[in-house]
Amino acid sequence: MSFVIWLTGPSGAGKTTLANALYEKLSEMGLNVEVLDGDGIRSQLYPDLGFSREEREMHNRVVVQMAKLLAKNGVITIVSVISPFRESREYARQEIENFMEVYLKCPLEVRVQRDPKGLYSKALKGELKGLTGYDGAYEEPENPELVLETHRMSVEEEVDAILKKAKELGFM
Ligand code: GGZ
Repeated sequence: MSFVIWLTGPSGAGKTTLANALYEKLSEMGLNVEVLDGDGIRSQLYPDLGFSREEREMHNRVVVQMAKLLAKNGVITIVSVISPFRESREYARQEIENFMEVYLKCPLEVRVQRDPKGLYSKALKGELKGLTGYDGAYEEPENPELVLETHRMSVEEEVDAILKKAKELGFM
């Protein structure tokens, strides 16, 4: 039995960057690790899926079950999905035995500046509706295992904080 690191936060908060850095670090340590990326799973499994509440909840449930299976089979699983709804994240917590919710918190101004995919620029121009954390809902976690303010920390510091917490929780 391994564990799941569930990275949640709006677009541009730094989930993908942190997931990749964590993957590198854990692989270098000789551990068996995988990343489940929301965008990647969408494009491979259901490229036409939209962003309604129902669609996001269904997609997040799929990710929960994939992560559960991987962790059960000894793989440290890093999940990188916006997962904007508490209900979906609570479902993950109930389903997955060794679960750690990490909230990547970052102010809108910084996310707008980073804008790696130009999504905020489109949303600001009114060309994209329902962007999470802009005009789309993001329900902040109430009791995550960890909150990382990604505009105040380096990626290395974030990785270290997660490993420290995983040790505290007895996962490593
Ligand atoms: C949020 C959107 C949207 C809207 C397209 N809202 O930051 P990204 O670009 O690379 O990752 C996002 C991806 C969907 O991510 P998830 O599967 O993690 O989302 S969820 O858990 O809410 O289902 C983003 C892009 O798609 N994208 N339109 N309206 N993100």
